[in-house]
Amino acid sequence: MNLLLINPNTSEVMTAGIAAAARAVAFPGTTVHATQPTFGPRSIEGHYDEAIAAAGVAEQVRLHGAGADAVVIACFGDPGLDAAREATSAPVIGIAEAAFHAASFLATGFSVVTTMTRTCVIAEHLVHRYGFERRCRGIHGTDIPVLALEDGGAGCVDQIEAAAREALARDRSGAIVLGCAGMAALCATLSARLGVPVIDGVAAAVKFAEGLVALGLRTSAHGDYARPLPKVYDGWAAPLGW
Ligand code: 2AL
Repeated sequence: MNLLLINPNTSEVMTAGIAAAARAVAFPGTTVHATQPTFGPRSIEGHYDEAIAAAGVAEQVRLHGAGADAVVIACFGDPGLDAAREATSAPVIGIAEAAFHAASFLATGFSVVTTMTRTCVIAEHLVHRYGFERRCRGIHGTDIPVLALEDGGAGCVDQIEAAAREALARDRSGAIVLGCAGMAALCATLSARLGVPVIDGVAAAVKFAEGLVALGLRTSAHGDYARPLPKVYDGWAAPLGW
């Protein structure tokens, strides 16, 4: 199957890291096409970044979605997720959404350890939107900038481990969700150090995508995920109109 893996920020270095994490867990028959928007923020660390990045995700789905059997949106805010589901009938999975589901299979409660504290509210909104209020026991910022994880984040692993240990104790959680796609390469190390399930949303999303494709399931076009209505888009967004 062809998997379109969209890094919603414009860091090509981070796209390569995310692609490596995806390929490490993908079945041999899965081809991962990793991409990032042609415009937008280099890292996504707030609402404004996310608004622009969502348009970038829409751009990439318009450009590359046709040949994809599934799409993964690899930023923990899941920017543009609903828009992407309108734009293609292939299953589209956000990494936050995938990680919350995976964690809930493994523990009664989980904690999220993320990057900048200001992004915690974005994760909190997603917890509510996806209905995981009864499973997510805490969301913890480390104030690690996303681009400090661009190279895989080995220099940040101790700080993330410390935050995760505190979260497990304070929240009475059984699992840790990594709150940034840039943390993917640290997942195995953190799992070994912490001794609890540590979920990287990139890997979880790839496996859920493969599962849905194997089941022959596609996004519903009935109701609000129907194709966008045809209309003129003005200005720089003109090519994105339906
Ligand atoms: C992210 C992420 O996964 N990629 C990015 O640029 N920002 N989210 C986050 N909470 O740091």
